[in-house]
Amino acid sequence: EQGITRPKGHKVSFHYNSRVEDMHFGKTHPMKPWRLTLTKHLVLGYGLQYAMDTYEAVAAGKDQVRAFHDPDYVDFLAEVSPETFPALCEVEKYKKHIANSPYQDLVDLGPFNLSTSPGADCPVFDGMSTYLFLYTGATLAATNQLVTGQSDIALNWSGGLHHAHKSEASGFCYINDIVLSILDMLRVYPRVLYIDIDVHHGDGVEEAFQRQPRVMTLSYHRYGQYDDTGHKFFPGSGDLNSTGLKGTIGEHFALNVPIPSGIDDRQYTHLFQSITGRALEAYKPSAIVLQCGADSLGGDRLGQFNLNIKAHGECVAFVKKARLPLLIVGGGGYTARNVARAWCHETALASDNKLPDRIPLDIVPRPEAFSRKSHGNGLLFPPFPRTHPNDCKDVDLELMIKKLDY
Ligand code: ZLM
Ligand code: CA
Ligand code: ZN
Repeated sequence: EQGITRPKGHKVSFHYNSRVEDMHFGKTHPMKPWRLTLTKHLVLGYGLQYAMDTYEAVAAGKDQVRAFHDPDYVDFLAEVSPETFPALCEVEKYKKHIANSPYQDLVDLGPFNLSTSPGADCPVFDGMSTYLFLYTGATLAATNQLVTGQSDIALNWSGGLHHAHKSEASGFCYINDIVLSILDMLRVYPRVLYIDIDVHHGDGVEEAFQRQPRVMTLSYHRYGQYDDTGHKFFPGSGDLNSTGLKGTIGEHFALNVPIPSGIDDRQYTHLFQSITGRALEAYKPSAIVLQCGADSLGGDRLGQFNLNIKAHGECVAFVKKARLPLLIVGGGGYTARNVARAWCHETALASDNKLPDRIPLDIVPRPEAFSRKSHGNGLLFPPFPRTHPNDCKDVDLELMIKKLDY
């Protein structure tokens, strides 16, 4: 903790409850609570708690979650567990919510796109309700710190679940904490800019505000065919031409940056700074929400980009320079040791600290997670670049930047 200082001129708050680590999506499901445990170990190991106000999150209330989600869906989420699921499926008011999902032949789905089959994206698992209402509570507490002027930057690494819809779970996301946060912000701020660097399209947030000019959504994501099977990279939406719901006042207030696999630091940084810089200048937001999904890092189990932690962090540093109230949330990230490195590094950036690259292995409870010979034991140790089926070679970045500048 030597050398860790509180930032001059701004206040940072950190919102977390270790009970989110009790959840388990399933043995081989890619979403792991372990990445949050490791992140906490690094943040505390480096002593970053001395640079911020840390708050233990409390669960969100059902009424708070109803500000966006369907009341039946909220009731279901509050009561569901592997034990109660079969009986709940038979309850009349839930039966009308069987989703018309294109995947229902792959896994057998109950209401709200939920399932107890092990292969499901959104399984029903033990401790699920606790987990959902806690990550949401942390995001809402972080938001409250901002709107009341008590923090300038508020962080919740357990939040950022950008795919959840009004009455449907999707892509590992059940409650859309980001939408709930932005709804709270709109009581205070005239315009909110949402930026999403998760490797997946932030479709749930975009959809929620597609008719709304007071929220601009900007997602950078892998887009297109991802292998020879003809499947598209999840969720398949977010091409350059989707810019908000046509014929409504929300048209032109959604921006999408579809990217092929393999994009590197230099290309991504150029895209990110050009487009985000222009969006800030043109939209003049009053506050910003930044979703920092770490599955855009190289070496991610699901992602297909080749970003290093440094470039991922530069996005945070760039957005912070706008000096606007800033909510930072997590999101995806499936190679736990790299997720923890990135989010710890970004916690340091938010609080104006420069961390020594040597991870304090004598202090973190699980040093072996960070001391693999093959991966090095530095904080910013670059993941090895990988090649992917449709790698980003000569995409015309300049053309993309120009097309988005309308
Ligand atoms: N099948 N197990 C990102 C959300 C990505 C849809 C393909 C499931 C997986 C994946 C689940 C244990 C965020 C799709 C998947 C049958 C249709 C996705 C369970 C492996 C496993 O081993 C697995 C048996 C599972 C799911 C891989 N799912 C990889 N990619 C995506 C959702 C969420 O990062 O953006 C924010 C947190 N789903 O591609 C299928 C098409 C359902
Ligand atoms: Ca994204
Ligand atoms: Zn993702």
